Amino acid sequence: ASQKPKILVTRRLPESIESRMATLFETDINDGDITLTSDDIIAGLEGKDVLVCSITDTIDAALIARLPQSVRLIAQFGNGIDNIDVEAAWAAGLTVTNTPSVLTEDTADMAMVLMLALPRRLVEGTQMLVRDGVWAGWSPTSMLGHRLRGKALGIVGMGRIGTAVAQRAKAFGLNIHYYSRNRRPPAIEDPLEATYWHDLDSMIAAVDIVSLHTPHTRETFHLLSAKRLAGMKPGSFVVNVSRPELIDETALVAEIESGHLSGAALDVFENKNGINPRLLALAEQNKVVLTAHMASATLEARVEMGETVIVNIRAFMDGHQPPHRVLPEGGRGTLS
Ligand code: 8YV
Repeated sequence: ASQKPKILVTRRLPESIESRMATLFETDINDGDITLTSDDIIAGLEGKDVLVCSITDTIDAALIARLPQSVRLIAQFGNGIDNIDVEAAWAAGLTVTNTPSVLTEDTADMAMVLMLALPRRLVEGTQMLVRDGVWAGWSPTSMLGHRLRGKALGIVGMGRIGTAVAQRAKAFGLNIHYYSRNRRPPAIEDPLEATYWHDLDSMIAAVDIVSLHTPHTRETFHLLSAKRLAGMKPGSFVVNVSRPELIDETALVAEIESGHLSGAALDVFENKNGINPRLLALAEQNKVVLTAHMASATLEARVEMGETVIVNIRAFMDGHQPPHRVLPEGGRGTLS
């Protein structure tokens, strides 16, 4: 019998990763481009050691309770792990790992793309040329946007990604403000000339752009609540490359419709029953820019995420502590 670890992979991964997995492990990959049901996952895991899953798989307490005894490791292909009930996994004696760091820079790049897209009218400019065909040519007053330089950016969650965004934004001439559970050391703060706020409400009222870089946890659900959105500076806007649950989306839509906020640039939005038509209408009016959960979607990041999954599995199966173990909520920073 083979000594290779037996793994179930719930989604297709880049080819180079799939073939490496096939040589290292006894690999079973869901080759349909659809999410497996809980029953499919349970059935597919019979006799397996490892579940390799992604954000689209709901690994809740009910599923964890039904996992075959052989399964010991849940290896998430992704940084965020809000699709996994980590506490239930731990209680069941399972180890959970993720793939941080390798997607930090690409995600931060996308935050900058989105931050620039609204004030510099990126989507509108493209549409005018290729869709509407109505460009009358250059004029001194055509397509005027607003400069980003000199504006105040408020970063919520100054972890790896938040810090990478701050570094880029600093180079664009933005003034950096941040709210985080822990103040960052001078080695990080000083080069950014960053202002730390102990109080999120006060920061939100003071900045021109709010960008979210915190995981989705019980503590951060609707962090941008209706009250906080109402407390934002008039004319300011929101950038979100994190998770939709961080924002009360209905309230966000209402604040943009009323003209209090100038807009939002969102890589993530509520999508369980389709995208909110009011959000789409605002996108038609160029007050909202939407991208399709692609902030970390570079081939390079996906390959490195796959390599990180492999490293985690091999360490775990060799009896070592995997390098990217995820602790239950109580044991890890949620707004670091
Ligand atoms: C992916 C992400 O799109 O890692 C995350 O938290 O949101 C993205 O990298 C997705 O999670 C892949 O599973």
